Amino acid sequence: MTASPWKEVTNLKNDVLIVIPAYNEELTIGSIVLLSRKYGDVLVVDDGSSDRTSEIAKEAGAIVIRHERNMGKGQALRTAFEYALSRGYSIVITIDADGQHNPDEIPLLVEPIIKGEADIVIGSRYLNGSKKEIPLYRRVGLWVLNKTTKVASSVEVDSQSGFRALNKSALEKLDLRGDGYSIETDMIVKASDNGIRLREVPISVRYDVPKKHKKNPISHGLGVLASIVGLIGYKRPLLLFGTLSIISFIIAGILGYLALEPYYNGGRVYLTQAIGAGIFVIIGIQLFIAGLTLNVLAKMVGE
Ligand SMILES: Nc1nc2c(ncn2[C@@H]2O[C@H](COP(=O)(O)OP(=O)(O)O)[C@@H](O)[C@H]2O)c(=O)[nH]1
Ligand SMILES: [Mg+2]
Repeated sequence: MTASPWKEVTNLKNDVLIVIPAYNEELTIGSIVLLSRKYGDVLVVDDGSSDRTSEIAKEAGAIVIRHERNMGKGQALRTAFEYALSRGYSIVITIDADGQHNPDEIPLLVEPIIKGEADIVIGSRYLNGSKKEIPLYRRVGLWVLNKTTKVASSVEVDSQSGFRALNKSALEKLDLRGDGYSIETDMIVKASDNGIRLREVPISVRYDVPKKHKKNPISHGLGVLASIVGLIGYKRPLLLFGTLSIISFIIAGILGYLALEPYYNGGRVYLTQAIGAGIFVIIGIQLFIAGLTLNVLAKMVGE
């Protein structure tokens, strides 16, 4: 087992709820529940699985809440957080059901909360070199998501990690209702908006598990990216629209060059390219104005 302060805090065991969102995880859910029970009560939110996830989780000693149909990981965690608040738990852990995370690292996540140093602790794959285990194409995608999350929240963390610990005050302050595509990112952005203290600790991640990813990486990654860009548009409109506007002007410049270059070489102006350049100039101006306007609105809303 990893070095941990668990001995000092085992009296806290009744106060800790370990939440496992699960969708068709019958191969691994049993062992994750069993290993997690050492550290607190275990709640599995079975999200309309068609396999024996619920049955095995119950046999292994978990509390099981089942959604009759699949509602997504975000909704599953919201259900779990409501449960935790209604039962008065003071610490909630979220951990994946597929075996990629090691429940014996739960104490590492709890430690900064117990010490009063953080309200949310994120298990990071980047702090101890376990990122080398991440396949290259995923690393690229994660890099983009981490950087865009940073623009939206001003904090740079392992933004898509599902292994986290939250204290009661974070649960109460986070308003995750009706939120978008990635609960992982939403949590970070909301935390930075609400003065919730974030901290990262290194964790290990396994890639030799039977079903490590349920979602298509490209469509899921793009979905998360779109929702982060939406957040940036809302929170930092001038940045988003300004960037898009600059891109439009660059395209206009290139088209303008293509239109005029033949003319300077003794030929005629290429009309199609010239019209294209004009259109992109107009788009660029519109985007810039939109950015300025939304920026003022965002400031007014923020005040
Ligand atoms: N409740 C619920 N859990 C889900 C859903 N999709 C994935 N999960 C769980 O969320 C965790 C992470 O999902 P996974 O596909 O492994 O994500 P990845 O490892 O980040 O690619 C696992 O425990 C899954 O069982 C869903 O639609 N509903
Ligand atoms: Mg996984």
